[in-house]
Amino acid sequence: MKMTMRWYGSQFDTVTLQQIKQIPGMTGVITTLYDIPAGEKWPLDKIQAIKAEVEAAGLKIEGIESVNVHDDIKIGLPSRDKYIQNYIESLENLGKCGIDMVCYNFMPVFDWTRTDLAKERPDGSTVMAYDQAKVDAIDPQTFFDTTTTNSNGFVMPGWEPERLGHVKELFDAYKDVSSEKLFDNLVYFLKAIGPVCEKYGIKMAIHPDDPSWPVFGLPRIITGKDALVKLMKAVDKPYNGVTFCAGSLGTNPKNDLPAIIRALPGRIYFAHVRNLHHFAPGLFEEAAHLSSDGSFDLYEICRALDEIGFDGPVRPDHGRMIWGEKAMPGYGLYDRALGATYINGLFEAIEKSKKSK
Ligand code: DNO
Repeated sequence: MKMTMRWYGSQFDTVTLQQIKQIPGMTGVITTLYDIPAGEKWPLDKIQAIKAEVEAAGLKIEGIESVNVHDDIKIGLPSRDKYIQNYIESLENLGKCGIDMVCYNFMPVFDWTRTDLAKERPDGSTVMAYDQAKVDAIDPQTFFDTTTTNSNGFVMPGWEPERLGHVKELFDAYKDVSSEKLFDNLVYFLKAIGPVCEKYGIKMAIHPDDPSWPVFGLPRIITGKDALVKLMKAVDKPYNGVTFCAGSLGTNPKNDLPAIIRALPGRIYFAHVRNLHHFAPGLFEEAAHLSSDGSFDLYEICRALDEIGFDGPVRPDHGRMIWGEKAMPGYGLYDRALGATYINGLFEAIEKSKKSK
């Protein structure tokens, strides 16, 4: 595995490449062109510029998170072909720069969803949290407005004001999109981008839905083992793969995380390794990475990744806000750096215990 950090680019991130480089074991970043709206082409010169910047800092771009998919593709509107063509050209430009892993999601309207962006824990740290009862009591527009107001002045990934300024219109556009239709639209998209992925050896890694159930009545289809296996079979090509995200799949306590990993040998191209603490179904908060701080066994997750021969990028995920840091919720430096160090330790122990057997 390769240890990486998500980095939004020097214009948008509070964390610098130098700080990332100083974290032990860190070899790369997962980045994006954060200011390019979903559906628009990624210009070659911008990709080349960010690549040069990352490499000058002694790091490598191990992948993109995300090249976002335009809603018209998810809805299946006639205009989707134009946006798919743009997507293909973006992949072409990434391929020309030797970037070969792209994380994306297929969640309607909202990306990941949390009801609290800074819930205080007894030790004074803050974490993001989710309470289904709060979602049930609020309308999508108010939800978007509160999320935006509470995000410390940052635009969170998947929460772009230009797009979500039209929440009502977006919801209307999705009104006839059932889970089946959404799945078919995903397959249509994947088949259309197949040739460019194959030409450049690009691995598409779908990010699971977070949380892993319908939110505000919108369908969510990438929710667990069966859904992921079904998608791998629907487009049974190496370019069609998965981002294993412990925190997203783990929102459903019934999802057995190591079993999901073992069901996808050879198809996991990227891993988000983190922890959550469950209080009750639909009620959880994000925890520190350490197994004992949350509900998941991070050792077993890393062991399953090792067992299937996973050799792609791993990144620590949403960190707590600690030591007075002010950053985009989930994406500060300190707790993610602690997470990376801990995950490195787990992998070292797994490696060595295999050798000693
Ligand atoms: C949240 C992230 C997601 C993820 C997208 C992938 O912190 O894990 O926003 O990047 O769903 O497209």
